Amino acid sequence: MRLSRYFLPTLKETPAEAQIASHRLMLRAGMIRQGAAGIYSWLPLGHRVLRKIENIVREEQDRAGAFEVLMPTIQSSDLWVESGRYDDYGKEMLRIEDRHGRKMLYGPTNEEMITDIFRREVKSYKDLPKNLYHIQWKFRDEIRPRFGVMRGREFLMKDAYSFDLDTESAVRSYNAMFVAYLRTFARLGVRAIPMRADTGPIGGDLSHEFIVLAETGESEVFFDQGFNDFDPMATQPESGTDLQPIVDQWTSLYAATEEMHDPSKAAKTSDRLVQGRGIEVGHIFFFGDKYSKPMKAEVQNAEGASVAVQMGSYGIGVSRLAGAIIEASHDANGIIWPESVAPFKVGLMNLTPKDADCTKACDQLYSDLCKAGVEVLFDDRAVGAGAKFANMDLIGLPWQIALGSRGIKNGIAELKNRATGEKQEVDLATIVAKLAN
Ligand code: 5CA
Repeated sequence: MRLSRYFLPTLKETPAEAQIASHRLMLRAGMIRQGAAGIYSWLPLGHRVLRKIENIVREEQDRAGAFEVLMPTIQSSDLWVESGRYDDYGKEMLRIEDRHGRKMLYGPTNEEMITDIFRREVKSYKDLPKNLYHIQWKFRDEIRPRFGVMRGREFLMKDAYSFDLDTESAVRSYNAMFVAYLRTFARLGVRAIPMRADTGPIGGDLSHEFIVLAETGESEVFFDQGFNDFDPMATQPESGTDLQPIVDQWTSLYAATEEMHDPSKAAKTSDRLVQGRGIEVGHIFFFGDKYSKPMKAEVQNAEGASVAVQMGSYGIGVSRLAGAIIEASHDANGIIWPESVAPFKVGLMNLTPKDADCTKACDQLYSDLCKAGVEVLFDDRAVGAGAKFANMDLIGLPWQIALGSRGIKNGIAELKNRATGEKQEVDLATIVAKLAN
């Protein structure tokens, strides 16, 4: 992409309304713009990041055996009356009336709707287990929307719903999601710690939150230092493997975490205690028949008896993750994208656009990188080198190539790693091969 043609409205000044780094940087890097409180448009750079996050989430859900669907954002209130949650949900639910006076709502979550879909189609235990997920916009009329996309009112969520015949099988489904989450967050370049959690309005008795560590996180957390030694990407079980040992391995540490919520207990184990702040990027629940019972989502078991199915739901804050990743990965100059979610892998800068030779060499390099399948943002604008360097640091692409008149004469470019700041001179003849793969 040529920056001269792109839509990248960056800001030099820090916007007054932004209190935390990710919000500030997302506005400054031209990723998002606010429409109304807690409601954002995603501009091209932000949209690319959002889609990359979404795709990694999707790949790991598919890998775990869940099937993608897409349910609407607007729901009828009827199902919520049936489950008993219509009144309970309170002011966080945006209630709408259509032209016929029917009560509708902008979905804050989809347990009711998926339970309705399931009960109409599935009648036998032979069709279980099933896990259906979608990636869709949700609306919650948060009392205090803040921190940009981190606590929005409209936000993008991945929500999955599992259906099983009995508790034992439901726990297997829960474990499959637990492991999928470890892999997902690792691929996104963040360390997310699973913590035993309250179930809140979703209900149920088994639940974990996944917390990304960041100084600006909304919650204070205490965790076992053992978490720092685990590699979630080592978790690549063959299909059919028993996942319980993997989950146990993590939850044995997590048990210590829960205890440490109580600082007096935490003090006793202080040699293993790490204190931090965190952002909740995922939340998984097992809630049995909380919805299947009132909504009569039943299947016939092997003995021919009708039984309510055992359900779980599994959320990931896809749009929140864009902010959370930045909170966990930035410096004074801007964002530092992990390669897996970077909007472009490489930023190419023409430092001397007035020099025809340099411009020719940059155009050639840009074209070669594109041909090699490298995602590159080419700053071909007629602005000073200083502004280009500052802009590249702000938007945080993993690699920066700077090419100017002096380098051209010697056939070399300067390659900078955004994360380490390390610079090296690279032969123009080998730079494409170095960045492709
Ligand atoms: N139905 C269940 C799981 S499918 C559910 O709704 N869970 S949740 O309420 O915990 O939300 C799932 C995830 O969405 C959270 O972990 C969080 O990452 C994200 N999320 C929740 N509220 C917001 C919000 N106001 N802004 C941005 N992300 C949010």
